[in-house]
Amino acid sequence: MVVAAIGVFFALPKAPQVRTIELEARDFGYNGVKGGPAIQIKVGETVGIVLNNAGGLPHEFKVVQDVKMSMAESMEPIFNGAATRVIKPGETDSITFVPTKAGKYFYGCFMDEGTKPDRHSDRGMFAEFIVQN
Ligand SMILES: [Cu+2]
Repeated sequence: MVVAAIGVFFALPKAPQVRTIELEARDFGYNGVKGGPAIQIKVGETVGIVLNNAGGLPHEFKVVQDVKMSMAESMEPIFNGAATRVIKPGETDSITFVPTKAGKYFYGCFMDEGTKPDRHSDRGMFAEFIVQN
């Protein structure tokens, strides 16, 4: 009985590892790179995003299928939970999500505050988000 219990204990799966990526948003990009650094992730990997807004306008992080999507189409992220709140300058928000399908996607900021009718993505605030099998 004791042996069986020990066997179960060691068979427990490890807590999923979170791949944390820190991003600093500015007007109009992430981490001082034009648009932002490309992010590469594996399907099923838990991604943690810590977004800090170091810019002068509200910003967000959201993963979408295509940066050319309309405002309405880009309201929902392509993966469940793959969007931060829209945060004000000086604020931080953290999220975790799991990309469930391989492909080439984009992350970016699709707000238009301060840039109407352009969105921040129209000003170059996006980068590739690659999900590999
Ligand atoms: Cu923005």
